Amino acid sequence: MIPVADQVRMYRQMLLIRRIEERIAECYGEGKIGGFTHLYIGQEAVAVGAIAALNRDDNVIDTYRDHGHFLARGGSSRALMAELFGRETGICKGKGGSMHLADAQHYFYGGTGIVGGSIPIAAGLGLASAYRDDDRITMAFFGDGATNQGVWHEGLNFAKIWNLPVIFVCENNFYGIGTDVRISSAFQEVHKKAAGYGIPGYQVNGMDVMEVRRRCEEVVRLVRGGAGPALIEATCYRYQGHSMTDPGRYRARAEEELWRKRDPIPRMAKLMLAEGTIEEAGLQQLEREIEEEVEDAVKFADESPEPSPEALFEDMYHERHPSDPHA
Ligand SMILES: Cc1ncc(C[n+]2csc(CCOP(=O)(O)OP(=O)(O)O)c2C)c(N)n1
Ligand SMILES: [Mg+2]
Repeated sequence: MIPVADQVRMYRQMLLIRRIEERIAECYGEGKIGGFTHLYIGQEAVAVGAIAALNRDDNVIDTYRDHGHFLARGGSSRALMAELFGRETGICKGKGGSMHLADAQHYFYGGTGIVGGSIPIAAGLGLASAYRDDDRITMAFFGDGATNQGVWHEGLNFAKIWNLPVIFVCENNFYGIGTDVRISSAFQEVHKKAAGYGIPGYQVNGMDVMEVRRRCEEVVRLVRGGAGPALIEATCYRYQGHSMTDPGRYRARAEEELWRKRDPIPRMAKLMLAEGTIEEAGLQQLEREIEEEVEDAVKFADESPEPSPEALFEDMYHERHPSDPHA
């Protein structure tokens, strides 16, 4: 049984992700955000349901489609928006941008632009937990496209060999940029791919936040109990193009409409209304609160300073060379 307060919290998170990304799209259009930006609209139930099953100090690692996971993990709207605006108040001081949100305080090891790049790092985080015996789980999110990358197979194999506490969460939205999964994947049932490494695989409806959470809680219990790695395939759909520059014309209109009918946000609202978890007035109140939060984040980002040129030389691993004029 998922507590009522948690249900409302999950709904709120999904709505916040949706509304903030709608605003991000506008800001992108106004030229306030630059570079690659990938929206998560449509897939909100996956990040929200899965992360809700974790402890506060479990590890999460992600792809470039990372705004939703960052917020679901507890990151702030202000720190997100300022990062996208390239401001020094951003979560990575304005130097990471949309694809590279990282938030050590919330055990969020960040986005990466490399498809499948999070998989070996997730295995490494799992190995660190096993080595330190710290009872942490690592949850790695990735797309269907990543499951055809060499590192994905190496990472799963490694995780199983060492029986690591890693949960691999595939967000199967059936496309990698403009390529239908049926064209790019010899075998499309991602949850069954885990069997090749002796790893249990589960499939969930990624448009249903309650189902995602329930299944993830079950799997988290097993993995934390020492069962070794697991894979969860969440079937879902992104409503926008692959990134801000993609009009997404390669998908059939009927297919898009079908998935829009499965939208996780109205679905959850309907469930909560039917069960008396919340009333219509409560839903409207949440909308208003979120609108305020989003506008506050935009204002904060807009008014924040850009990083100084000197900041280019901060947070780097290298030692400065004596000939460096900034040394
Ligand atoms: C190693 C690597 N190869 C290719 C690319 C180019 N690329 C960026 S996103 C993408 C598609 C990935 O699709 P999927 O894993 O399904 O994630 P989704 O975008 O659907 O969330 C590709 C091929 C890349 N970033 N990294
Ligand atoms: Mg995909």
